Amino acid sequence: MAAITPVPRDSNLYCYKGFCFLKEIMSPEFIDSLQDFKIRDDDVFLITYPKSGTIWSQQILSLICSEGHRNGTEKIETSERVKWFEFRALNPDVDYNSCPSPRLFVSHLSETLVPRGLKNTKAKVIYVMRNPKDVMNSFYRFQDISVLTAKSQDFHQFFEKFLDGEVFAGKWFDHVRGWYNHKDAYNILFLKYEDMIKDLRSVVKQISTFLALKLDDEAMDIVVKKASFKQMKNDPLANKETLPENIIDKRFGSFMRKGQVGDWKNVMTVAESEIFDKLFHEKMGDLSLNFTWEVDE
Ligand code: PPS
Repeated sequence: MAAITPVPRDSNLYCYKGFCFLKEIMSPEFIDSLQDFKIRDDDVFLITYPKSGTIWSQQILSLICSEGHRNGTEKIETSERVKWFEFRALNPDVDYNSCPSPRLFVSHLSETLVPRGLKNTKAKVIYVMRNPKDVMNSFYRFQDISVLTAKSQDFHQFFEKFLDGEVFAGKWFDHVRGWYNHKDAYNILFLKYEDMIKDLRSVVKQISTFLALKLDDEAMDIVVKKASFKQMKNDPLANKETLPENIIDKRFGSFMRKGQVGDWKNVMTVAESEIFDKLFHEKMGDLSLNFTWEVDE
């Protein structure tokens, strides 16, 4: 088994195979066992680094794939429709191997940790990314409600932790790079949070085309409406208000926080932004990946 190392600034986490896991939720043995999970050709995996628009994309995927676009299933948790691949605690009684096809999964796993059988198959992967300054900001604010992770004293401390990968899921750079570098081995669609903000309808269309599911205009209107920030914030299931208190402290906020591009400017100093830009250039400069950092770009 690979080495398990502590995470200096968060004793709730451990590092394993380049990823930081929550001690309370997942063991290294369980993580290793996922590599042999049997993939079917019609599986769909939605994969993100945390705070990149996971729940939003999960909602969209669920809406696109559910007949009637959730009419009649509004009271069913999204996590029952698009199941957390590694957080089995949310679906403890479900045997993922015997779920009917098509199975929809959501995951934060890095490319090295997903089932081996996902490579070179027809199974689909949708990878959603977001500009990392907003990811960092959203992650920092998430500390207010996250019960399972250590709280940083201030943004600067979190900034350093984030760059060092001492947060759940590890380094953003490694996650995005890992998936992007291995894209040719997967049947994968890359999406960006900022494009979803700019033109959600086009992204919904892109996803449905990728899934070979044709939505007529009326269906498209329903999906776009039900995936709007306002609608999701007012829907306790979409806003994950049903998560237990030992995971989320609802007194201090919710998953649907602001939903904007460029909110990092309200917390990051000019000096921090410059340090980040330099690092981003060093680590990602060779990839053809462009992010939108502010709305009026
Ligand atoms: S998690 O904890 O990893 O599952 O978080 P994740 O869902 O990836 O990211 C949470 C951020 O996504 C924003 N969000 C949305 N933005 C726009 N429209 C919609 N419908 C939407 N749903 C979720 C959410 O507000 C978090 O971003 P911030 O910047 O914190 O507001």
